[in-house]
Amino acid sequence: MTGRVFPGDSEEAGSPPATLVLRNAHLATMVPGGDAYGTVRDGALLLQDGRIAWVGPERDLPPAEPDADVLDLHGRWVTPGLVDCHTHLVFGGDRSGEFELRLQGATYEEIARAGGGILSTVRATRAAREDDLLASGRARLELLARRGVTTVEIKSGYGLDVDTELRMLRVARALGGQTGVRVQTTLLGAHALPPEYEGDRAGYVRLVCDEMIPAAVQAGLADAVDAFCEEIAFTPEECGRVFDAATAHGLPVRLHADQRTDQGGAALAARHGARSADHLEHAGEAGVRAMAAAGTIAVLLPGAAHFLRDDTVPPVAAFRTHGVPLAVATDLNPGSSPLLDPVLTLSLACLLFRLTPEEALSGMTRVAAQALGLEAEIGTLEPGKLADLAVWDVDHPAELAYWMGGATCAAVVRGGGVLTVRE
Ligand code: DI6
Ligand code: FE
Repeated sequence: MTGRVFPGDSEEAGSPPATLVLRNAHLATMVPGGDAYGTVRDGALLLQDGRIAWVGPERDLPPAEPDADVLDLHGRWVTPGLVDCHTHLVFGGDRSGEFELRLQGATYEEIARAGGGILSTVRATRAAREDDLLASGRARLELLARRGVTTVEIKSGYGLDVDTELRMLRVARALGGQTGVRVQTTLLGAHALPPEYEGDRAGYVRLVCDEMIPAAVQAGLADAVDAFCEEIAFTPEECGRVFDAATAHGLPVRLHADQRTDQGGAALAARHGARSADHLEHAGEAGVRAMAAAGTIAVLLPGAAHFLRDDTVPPVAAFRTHGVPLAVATDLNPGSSPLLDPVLTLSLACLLFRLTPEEALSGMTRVAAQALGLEAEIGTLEPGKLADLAVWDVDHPAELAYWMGGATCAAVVRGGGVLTVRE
């Protein structure tokens, strides 16, 4: 690459230039209405003060100020920065031992019922120092960032007491400051029943509603609230109570819905006006219709289906028929989706769930931004949006999903600053 380049890949590497021109590029703007990718061939972008000021064919590029930085992308493709809208990337320990047990035939549910599963990560997370959670979370987030992710959602849910849940959310927020990746936090207190509440489910749900949610709101640590609606987790009725408390505090809600069994989770999420219902392998037609009517987005998580060796496919055709927008995310977590590669995730979304490469990419850009309520700021290459973008060494954007985790990210731009560039 030629032109001025900002060395290194940390936030300290250089403050973003006031004006940056990216030229000699093809753009997958992901703006709907044009062709599948919102393509602009032989395009250019003008970035000003951290936002996109102009996008279009290079021949129409308005003259920039003489001191503007210019980056020649040599015909590479530019997409919006990837948005990983569903992760659990802050946690202690790992679950490789359970992976081995499952390969010998134990099921995810058997391990959970025997006190392993989520609860084993809860023990490791409660025992971890805040600094250690920060260091391990940072290592994982940097892997995502190098692969084009500029915004990530991070859930709590491995603390299951007020202090540890808040610690997880604090770590998630701090990771944003340390890495420069935009972080949205989600309180997932209703992830599993902690051992100290065994036999008192109602008591734990009260703790989530009456103490955890208010404490997270008070500390400004939660952007949304999530719950796990499943036989091995919480009933629709219990999740409904958590949602009512979240809504009363003005927080948007999302749901882990119908992942392993049909619990009516999709319809429950829709009834509560959830931003998204996530997983949905076992969702039925009625749930899909309810989501369409409520404007609830479907977040598909092929890494979890793959890692749990579940070949049940979410009702993708019905989502398309009823116009439910499809987002795609890693679900990065230690138990069901230790998936550290957003680009491989695009591939899995196509191969396992039969999305088109364009649906997979819009699912990790435009639609993912919608699932986070950030569609006015990120998710497409349009004037006015934040200058978050990724530059790829490919000849066509379908290659992002085609190479199984192999498409190379040549540069990431966040808020107008170029963070990683290869020559
Ligand atoms: N569904 C998932 O796939 C993750 N959480 C959830 O509710 C798994 C969490 C884990 O197994 O640690
Ligand atoms: Fe999840």
